[in-house]
Amino acid sequence: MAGTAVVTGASSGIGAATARRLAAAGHDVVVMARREERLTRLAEEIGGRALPLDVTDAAAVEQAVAALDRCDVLVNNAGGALGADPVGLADADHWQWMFSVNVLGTLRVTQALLPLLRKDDGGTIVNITSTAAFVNYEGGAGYSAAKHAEHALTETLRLELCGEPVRVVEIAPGMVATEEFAVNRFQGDAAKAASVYADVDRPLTAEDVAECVALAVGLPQHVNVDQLVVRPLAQAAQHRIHRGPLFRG
Ligand code: 8X3
Repeated sequence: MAGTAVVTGASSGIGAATARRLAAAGHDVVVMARREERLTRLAEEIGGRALPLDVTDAAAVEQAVAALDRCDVLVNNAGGALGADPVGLADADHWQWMFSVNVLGTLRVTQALLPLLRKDDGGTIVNITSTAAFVNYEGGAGYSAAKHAEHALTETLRLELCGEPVRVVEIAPGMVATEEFAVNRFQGDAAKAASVYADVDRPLTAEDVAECVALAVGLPQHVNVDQLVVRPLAQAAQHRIHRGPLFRG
C-alpha cells in the first residue's frame, strides 16, 4: 500500500482521473466533492472512501478530516472558473465563488490535513493550479486572480515547510478538455464551451494531468517537483494555439 491519498474535486474531470490513477498506483484513496452519488460510485469503483463535502465549508472540512487517521498525499484539485467577461463587466459573485473554491478551499483542506501530512517519513501536497496562475488573458481576470493566489499559497507553503519532510508540488495545466470545466465556466452554454477546444488536435485530457500527478507523487520523497507546467502540444503559450491537424499520417 502506497499510503492514503486524499483528492478533492474528485467527482469528475482531473480529480476523478487522479483518484483512479493513484488507486491504480496502490494508494488507499479518499475522494472529496460535493456530489455524493458520483463520489460514492467512484469510491466503489476504485475501492476507496467517499467523503462528500463542500471544500468551502470550514465546518464540513474539519468534520470530514476528523474521520481520517492517515494522509500521505493530498491533491487539492477542487476549483474551477465562472464567467469570462472583461473586467468592466465582470460579476463580483463569480469572482467570489472562484476565490472561495480555488483559494480558500485549498487553504482549508490543507490546514485541516497538515497535521497528518507532517509524518516522520514525509507527506506530499499537490496543488492543481493552472497556466492562468502565471499568465493573464482577456476575460480571464477573475480566474487568473484566483489561480495566481493559489500559486502564491503553494509557493509560500513550500517555503514555510522547508526543513520538514513535506513536499509541496504545483501542477499547472494549460488547455484540458474535460466534461465540465468550460461548460461550467460558460454556465451551461455547450456551444461556447466547445469553441474553446475547436479544431485543437488533442487538447490535454484529465488522464494526462492525472499521469503528471502520479509522476510527481511517485518520485522518491526527497525529489520535489516545485512546478510542472503542462500543455497540449498544440498550445505553445496561453495565446498561441494551433487549430488544425497537428500530426501527419
Ligand atoms: C485552465 C486553463 O487557459 O482556460 O486552467 O485558463 S485556461
